[in-house]
Amino acid sequence: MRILRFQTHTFAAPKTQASMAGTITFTMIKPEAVAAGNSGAILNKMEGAGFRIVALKKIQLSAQRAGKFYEVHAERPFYGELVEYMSSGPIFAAVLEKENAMSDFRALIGATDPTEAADGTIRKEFAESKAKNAVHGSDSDENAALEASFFFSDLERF
Ligand code: IDP
Ligand code: MG
Repeated sequence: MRILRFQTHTFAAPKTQASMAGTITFTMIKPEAVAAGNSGAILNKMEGAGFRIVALKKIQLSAQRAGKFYEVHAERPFYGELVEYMSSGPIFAAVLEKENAMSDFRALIGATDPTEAADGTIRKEFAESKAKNAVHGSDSDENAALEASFFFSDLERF
C-alpha cells in the first residue's frame, strides 16, 4: 500500500533592507547596433550575464515618441540629436529580470562614452560613440518601471 507524503510548507525569510533592490530593468538595443546586426550577440550577453528576458519587441519610434521617452533630457544640448537618432531606425525594447537588475545591468553595459567603458562591457564591445552607444539601461528602479510600461502591457510580460 502506498503512503502519500505531504510536504510541509516552507516560508521564505523576510527580505532585508539590503536585498530590496528591484528585480526588473528596461533596455533598448539602439538603431545603429540593430542595423549592424549585433542584436543577437547583445541579447546573448544579457542572458549570459544572468538576465531573464521578460518581454522583447522590435519597434521603430516616431520622433514624437522618442522625444517623450527622453523627456528628462529635453534641456540637454544633445536632446535633438538623441531624438533624431533614436527614431532613425528600428530598435529592440526589452524588460529584463535579475536580482539587483538596474545596477547590475548598468555595470554590464558600461559607461555612456565607450572610450570610458570597462573591458568586457556591452558598450566597450559594440558602441560606436558616446551618442551611438548600442544600448539603453534604466538609471533607477522607478524609471525602469516607467520605461517598461512605456513599451509593454502586463499581458506582454512572461
Ligand atoms: P546613459 O544612457 O548612460 O544613461 P544619459 O546621460 O542618460 O546616458 O544619456 C542618454 C543618452 O543620450 C546616451 O545613452 C547617449 O545615447 C546620449 N548622449 C549622452 N551624452 C551625450 C553627448 O554628450 N552627446 C551626444 N549624445 C549623448
Ligand atoms: Mg540615462
